[in-house]
Amino acid sequence: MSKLRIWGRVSSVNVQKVVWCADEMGLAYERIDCGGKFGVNDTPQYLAMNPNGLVPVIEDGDFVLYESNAIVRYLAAGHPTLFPAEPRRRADIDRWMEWQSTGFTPAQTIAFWNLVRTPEPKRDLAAVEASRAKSEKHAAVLDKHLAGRRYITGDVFTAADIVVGCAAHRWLHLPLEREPRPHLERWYAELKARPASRQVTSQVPLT
Ligand SMILES: N[C@@H](CCC(=O)N[C@@H](CS)C(=O)NCC(=O)O)C(=O)O
Repeated sequence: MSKLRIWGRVSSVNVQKVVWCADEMGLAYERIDCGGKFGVNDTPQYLAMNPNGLVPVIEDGDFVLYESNAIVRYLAAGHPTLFPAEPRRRADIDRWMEWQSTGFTPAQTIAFWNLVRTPEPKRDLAAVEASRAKSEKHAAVLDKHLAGRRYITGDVFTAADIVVGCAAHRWLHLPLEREPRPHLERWYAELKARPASRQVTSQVPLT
């Protein structure tokens, strides 16, 4: 059986989710740098795998899949703790995965692009401030949620921690002033201590 292939640069928050999940699962895989400065994602071969030209994509034998959260669900499917089958436990994990992809990460995107990927004279600081304020609202929700919980859905580490953890890593390393979030920071420190998070949590400074 051919080895799992993960297409995408590890500086991408969406690729990070996939490599962290694969590492938690102990999967053997080959990761191919592409997207951003590496290019490749605009080639006909790549567009045949993902017509959106975005990373990540996985190839698992003859099965090709894009959309990072769908990939995490696919890789973790059937794992008794990361992504359990029981509908309510699974829905709770799903809810936080959606919260990351439709809320927390989009809120940060403008601040991230301006502060990390735009030369200083070209930065739009008003837009950064709006993005920061929106992200703080999400960080406050997460911090409050984690006040009474070790992990996002309770006592057990799940795919929700991987996905939201990638967004939290980015938020906590953006070069801007943040409100203190003791519960979020305690949770992030625990995630950072997991060997499987290394490829993500060692990405400092952000690029
Ligand atoms: N909803 C998609 C979004 C994928 C996406 O926006 N990927 C970005 C990187 S985070 C990308 O491919 N950008 C173009 C590039 O890297 O060249 C997912 O979750 O996989």
